[in-house]
Amino acid sequence: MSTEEYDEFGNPIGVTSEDDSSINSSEETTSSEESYVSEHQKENLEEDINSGVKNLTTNDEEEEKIIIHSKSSTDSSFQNFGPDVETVYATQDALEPEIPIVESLKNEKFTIEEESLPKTTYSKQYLSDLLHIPSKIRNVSICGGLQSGKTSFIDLLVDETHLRDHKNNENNNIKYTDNKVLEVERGISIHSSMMTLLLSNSKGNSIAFNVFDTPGHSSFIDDMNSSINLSDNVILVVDVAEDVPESLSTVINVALSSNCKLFLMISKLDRLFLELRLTPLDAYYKIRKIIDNVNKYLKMKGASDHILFNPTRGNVFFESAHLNCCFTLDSFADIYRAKIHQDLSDTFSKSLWGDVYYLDGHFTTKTANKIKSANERTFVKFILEPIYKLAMMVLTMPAKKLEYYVREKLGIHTISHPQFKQDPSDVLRTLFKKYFGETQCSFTDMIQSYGVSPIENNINAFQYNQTNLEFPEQSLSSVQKCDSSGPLIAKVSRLVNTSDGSRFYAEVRVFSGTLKSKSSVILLGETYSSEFNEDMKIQKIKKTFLNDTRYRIEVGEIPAGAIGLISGHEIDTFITRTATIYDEDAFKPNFPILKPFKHVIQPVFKVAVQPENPSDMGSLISGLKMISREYAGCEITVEEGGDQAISGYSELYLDCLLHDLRKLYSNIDIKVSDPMTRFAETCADTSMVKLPTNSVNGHNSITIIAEPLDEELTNDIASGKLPLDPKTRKLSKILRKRYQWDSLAARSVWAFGPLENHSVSILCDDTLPDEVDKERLLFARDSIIQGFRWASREGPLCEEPIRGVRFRIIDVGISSDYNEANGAQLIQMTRQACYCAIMTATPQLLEPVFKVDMTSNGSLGKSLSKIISKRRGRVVSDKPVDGTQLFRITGFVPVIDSVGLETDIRLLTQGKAMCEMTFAKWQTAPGDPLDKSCYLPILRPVPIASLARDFTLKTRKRKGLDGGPTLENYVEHETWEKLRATNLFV
Ligand SMILES: Nc1nc2c(ncn2[C@@H]2O[C@H](COP(=O)(O)OP(=O)(O)O)[C@@H](O)[C@H]2O)c(=O)[nH]1
Ligand SMILES: [Mg+2]
Repeated sequence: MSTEEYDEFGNPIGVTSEDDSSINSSEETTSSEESYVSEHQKENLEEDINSGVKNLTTNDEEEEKIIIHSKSSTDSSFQNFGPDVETVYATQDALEPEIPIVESLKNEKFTIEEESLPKTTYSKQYLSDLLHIPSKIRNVSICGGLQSGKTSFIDLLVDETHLRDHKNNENNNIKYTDNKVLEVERGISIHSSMMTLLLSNSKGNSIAFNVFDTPGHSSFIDDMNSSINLSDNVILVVDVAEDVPESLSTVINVALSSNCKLFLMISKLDRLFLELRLTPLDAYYKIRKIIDNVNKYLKMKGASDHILFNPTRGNVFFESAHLNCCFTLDSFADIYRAKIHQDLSDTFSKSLWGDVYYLDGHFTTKTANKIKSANERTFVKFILEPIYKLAMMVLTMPAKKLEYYVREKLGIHTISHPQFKQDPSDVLRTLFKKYFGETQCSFTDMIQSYGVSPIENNINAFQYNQTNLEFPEQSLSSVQKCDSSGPLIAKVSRLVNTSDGSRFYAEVRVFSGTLKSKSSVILLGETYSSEFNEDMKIQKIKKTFLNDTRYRIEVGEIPAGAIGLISGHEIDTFITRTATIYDEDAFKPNFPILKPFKHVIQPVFKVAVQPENPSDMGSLISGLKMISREYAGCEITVEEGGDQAISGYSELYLDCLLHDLRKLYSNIDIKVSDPMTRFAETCADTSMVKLPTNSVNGHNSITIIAEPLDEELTNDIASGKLPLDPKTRKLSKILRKRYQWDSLAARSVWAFGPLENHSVSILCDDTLPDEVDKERLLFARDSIIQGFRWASREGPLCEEPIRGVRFRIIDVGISSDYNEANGAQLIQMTRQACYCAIMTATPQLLEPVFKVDMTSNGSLGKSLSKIISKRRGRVVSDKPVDGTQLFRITGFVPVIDSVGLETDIRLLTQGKAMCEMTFAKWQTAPGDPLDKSCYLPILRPVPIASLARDFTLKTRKRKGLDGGPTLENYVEHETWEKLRATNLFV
């Protein structure tokens, strides 16, 4: 070792002062860095810098030390700084000046994770073993409005089952299932999260729960839908102090169609007396009103009577996360049994709700004076009054008296003396917990008794995920029995990020058989069919896990009825949204896929993105691929001008998506356009003229006319209520019976288009056999349908989808020479004919409209109307919420004018109002999109009468389309001249 390489204190001397510029110096030295520097080194810090030695803290959490040496240093320096210190040798000209020699580590974690498996009150091995008994599994989705208390409820369960050191673990009690950094920052759930927990009932028996915490904001409803897809039970959550939110109706829609068992959780019970200060009787009326309102929604959606909520049926439970308690009528009856009367009959709990009174020591439904006896109602007397009494005691009694009362009267001896001296809110929590017992017990009792296990519901959950195609008999019987030794069928409903965002796990429910790690399976993508069998992959499952949001438990296999995560080499690159899994050995090419992803609401909000630096296009595209997996509901398309357009549900949705795109997936500067919306095109009349369209080679011709489709039928097609297979008799029957089509018209349907989720145009063959050669027409059928679908995907106004139009083929001439009547000629010809049809039928532009649902502290009356009407919207109702000082306001506003409305409302109400906007309907944009004479001022707001034209031209410009839309583009010159002479077309 050469002594010249070290200073007199033993510090390595690196470069001479001329070499200083090659060193990345940092201004700050953190305390943790100091621990690596000896006292002597501290004194000589300046010298060290000059000599080329520098410590860099690269990441707050990791505090990794990096020391850069000059070339003259030797490996021996390694010994001085220990094994944790990386030594980098660099010369002055090693890299470009702007590239740091040592790249700082990025904060790449975007989910909060446990560092190691947390200790639980149960054995994880036992939990994994229990999953092999389907009758001991409950798959539950917790759904409801925004901020209704879903995540806080799961926190109660996590708290009871996870042994965590509250002082040392900063992640305690901070909404365990909101683990994304963005969720923590914004305080709302953005993605569904799952917890696999072992919960115990009041008798000490264990049940394995897969509980999904779903997002409440309607923009993230896709995640809720994907969780319900895998569940057997759905819990709807309603905040007791608020009304039933509008968004709950969408949740109810999905939950009802899913064949799941429904429960109602009335949350935040403490708000009744701590905030609203209602009397016990009024509190009862408030609760009853909520149950009635939810039942009203259920009935509106066609639910049968046995599904309706009623606490006596065991499908309603009450909760307060702040009071740390949860109870049902049964669990409350058990408290009475344990504390007062052991011999209470089984029917006691059933008499605790409804018009049942406790008069003269008897339960009765008859009372001479209902008003006078109101306070004798059993729910008020036996449930609400004791709860009020407990709360009032804590809030009003001195600690000493309270302690005496709790010990002597309530017989609770497990609260220590110092605990009575805590803050009243803590005393309330402690006392309620002791009085009501563990949340998991009453919750498990209820779900175990009234909910369904995979043994009972596996086939229903499977059928909800099934398409029209038939499954092999053997597989179906194995699904029915939830048999883990049967042939493997599993569904991937969602992809879940790894904590650094670089890969995804696939979330699966196994319907039959067992999904084993290290086994080889067949993955079928969303477009797989026995005819188009490209979309499949043989994949080795690398690992299988149980998912607990902030940690995963690796298990060897996931048996039938259970839900878990799988990882594999290419699983996340192959799967884009959903997938179907089969055994490799048993797979046959005609096996069908399970239902692919479907939007619950339409993504109508849109932005276009571009990299700031064109050379970053590659990074942007790979970032977009990742984002489309994380945000399954977004649609990414390439616009004519080369921009990448991202469609989503709302401002908030795109804001979260762009945050993740910028910060996590692409790490480049991105230019984002002003928010835009999707439009649709339609017609107001029947085509005024019949214009035959010739193919380019002149050997074929077709005449199509367009007419508006019934609004109800359009909506029903869009919401998937109709079977879209024209070959089945079912469709023509429905068209005749429900929409009064004549039988000829009902049988003439050829196709629906565009084929995407909201396919809402129809192509019908209205030609007569004695006028056209039907044989040639049938020969051309596929090409004509393709031309129609192309046209309906990109309409003539501004290449937006066509909605609510029936295209009728009324004449056709197809050449008998195959070469003259080839696909290219026919497709192009039909597309042009559809455009002619719609351009002669008073074309109109449709714009999307949001429903605004808002709760505020007091009526906002005129001021809100003013804000909304400025944006072409209107308020339709402004009503007080019963039993509260809140007002519920609903209205409509066009999506394009909704940008910034939430901020305006927050400013107006000083942040007190919450507002949610959901896509509601399409409406005609005011004005005529073909009117060349309308006034379009530059850089000033466009008058309302010119909006349709303005939207059309701007959309065309963005897509790189020349000029305005005109019929001239689709007809021959002579025909156009003749039409123009009529003055009907300009
Ligand atoms: N008063 C009261 N507030 C609660 C209770 N549970 C949750 N909250 C509050 O309600 C808000 C929303 O809760 P959260 O669980 O995130 O709702 P989520 O959107 O349904 O998941 C938070 O500010 C909670 O502190 C409760 O039992 N009582
Ligand atoms: Mg939440």
